[in-house]
Amino acid sequence: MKKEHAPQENGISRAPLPGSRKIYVKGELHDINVAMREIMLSPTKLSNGKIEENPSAVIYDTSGPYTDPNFEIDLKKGLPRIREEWILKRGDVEQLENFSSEYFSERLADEKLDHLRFEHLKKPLKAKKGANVTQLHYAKKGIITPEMEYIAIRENQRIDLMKEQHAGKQSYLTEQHPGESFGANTPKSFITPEFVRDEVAAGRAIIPSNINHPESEPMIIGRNFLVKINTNIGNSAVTSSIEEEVEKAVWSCRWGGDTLMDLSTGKNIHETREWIIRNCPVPVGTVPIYQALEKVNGKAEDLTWELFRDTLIEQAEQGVDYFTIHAAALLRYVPLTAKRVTGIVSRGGSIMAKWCLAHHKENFLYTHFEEICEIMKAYDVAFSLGDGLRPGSIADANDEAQYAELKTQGELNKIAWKHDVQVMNEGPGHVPMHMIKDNMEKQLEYCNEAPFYTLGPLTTDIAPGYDHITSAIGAAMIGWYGTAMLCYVTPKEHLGLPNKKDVKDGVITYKIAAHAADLAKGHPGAQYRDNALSKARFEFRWEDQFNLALDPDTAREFHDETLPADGAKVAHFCSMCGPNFCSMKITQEVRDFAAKKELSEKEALEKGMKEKSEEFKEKGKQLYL
Ligand code: IRN
Ligand code: FE2
Repeated sequence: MKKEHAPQENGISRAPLPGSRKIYVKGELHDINVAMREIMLSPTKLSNGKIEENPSAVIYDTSGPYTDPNFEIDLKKGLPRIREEWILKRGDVEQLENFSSEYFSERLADEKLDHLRFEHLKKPLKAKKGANVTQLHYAKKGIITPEMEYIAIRENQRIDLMKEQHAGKQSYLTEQHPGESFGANTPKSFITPEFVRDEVAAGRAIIPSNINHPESEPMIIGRNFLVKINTNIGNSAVTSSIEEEVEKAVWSCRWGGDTLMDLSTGKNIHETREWIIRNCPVPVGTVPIYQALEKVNGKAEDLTWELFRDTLIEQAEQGVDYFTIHAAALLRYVPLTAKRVTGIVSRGGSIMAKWCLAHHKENFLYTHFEEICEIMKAYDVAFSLGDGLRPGSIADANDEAQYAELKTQGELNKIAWKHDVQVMNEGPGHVPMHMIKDNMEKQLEYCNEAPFYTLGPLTTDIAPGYDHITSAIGAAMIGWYGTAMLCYVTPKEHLGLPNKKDVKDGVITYKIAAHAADLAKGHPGAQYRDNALSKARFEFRWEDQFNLALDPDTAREFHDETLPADGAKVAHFCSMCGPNFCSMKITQEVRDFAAKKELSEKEALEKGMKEKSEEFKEKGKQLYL
């Protein structure tokens, strides 16, 4: 009786998630349609025989048009360009005659690559001379962009609307725990477009939104918003087809990936990225130094600023929304890693360290930082300042090299802000629990509250094969303390390339960490999904419980393993305690008993439990005979 999960079309996972449908919420300031997911719930049957409706849950949805059956997919056409009109309307961009990169022009002329060519290649947009097209620039000028309103609606998960509709009714939309955020001012009520603008203007949040990636649905990274997760994909060999690459992206968005980094290396890096960007509904990030290294056949010492600059422009014209740039890994910090157990574990960090040592010169990403800013602001590419010297083992956590680099990141933030370029900071790595808080505190101090984006951190080194878990522990903690985005880690970390199952396991694990942090911080839209699921669980609405889950398919599958019959989906017990030992069933009976006998619940509990205990003793005797 296994159900087919995530049906595919042309190799791409589609179909709505179980029990869900795509809805589009209209904006008030702008003509926008904000994609959200509505989970329909069944009614509650009260003990007096009456039926009580349960409002459907409207939740944040990263899956893009793929879960909308009304939308036809055509990978060669790409997704609808929802932001194109907003961008053009601002009147500050122009369409280029051609792509700037010589490298790309050469590839365009290469007939052998024809089968990889994207059909609807559009000429890139660029800011008009002297114009700055970043969301930070608009925010500072007091402009609320459609992107900002989109984000405000999305972040609230429409709890504002639902509360209005269900005012006065007992439902799961009851108040939530206040939460405790560290050094942040998580709004206690709804998120407004003005609040979004203000946070971006202050540099506390970024909206990665390259003008050449209009397919992307606007999202925000900042500690006063929902904690986000990033997923990494990338082919190191050229074994996979383009469909396979796109499917990886679609798959990670389906389960909740908020941004996606394409860390591909190898031959057809440009073409693969084109396909991913055109078909990706979330912001795409890259580490441009990886492609630059390919262009010099893997010889770090042959890298030059000019070659790197051209790679940046090539990727900016394609639509990459944020760049990891290891500009803070300075020459003088490299010796600080000499005595480490695991040295330099960052790929980008080690490439730059090698270049610095080979030439005995300062990191060219640092010395050319202002020029990089000029490029970034012409397309609104955001910085993700790399942590090239992050600790790669528990022994190396919070050492001098790591914090020296973090301080330099803080310096560079200020330069980026001077240019109105959006910036966030990358963080560790491997850090034991008691040393995690210090990372967040130092980042806030050194980096002037720019969003923090960390890789875990892994809280122990002894569990290869389970590093999604060792790192989710650290991620939940640092998310609670104020980290805005968590870079996922899959079970294959340190061991191999993740397959589809690993990607899903990584995403779900990180959704747990991010949501646990949202609850602790008291994000106004966080707790009601927990309340809805708990109510469904308590009322034995099994289907609702599955559908509200982060991973409905696995929840259903586990339940089916022991109770596959359809009848079990309405049964008032599960196989964990069996029909007679279910605490929730007993509590309900106690409530009914109280209602009948007009006793208070507390008295009933005592009385009912006594009766039940006698009953159980009897049953228990039979069981263990
Ligand atoms: C996130 C925080 N610190 C590092 N990351 C991610 O790690 C980064 O965004 C990129 O996706 C990945 C690899 O980076 P390195 O190894 O080149 O630094
Ligand atoms: Fe590691």
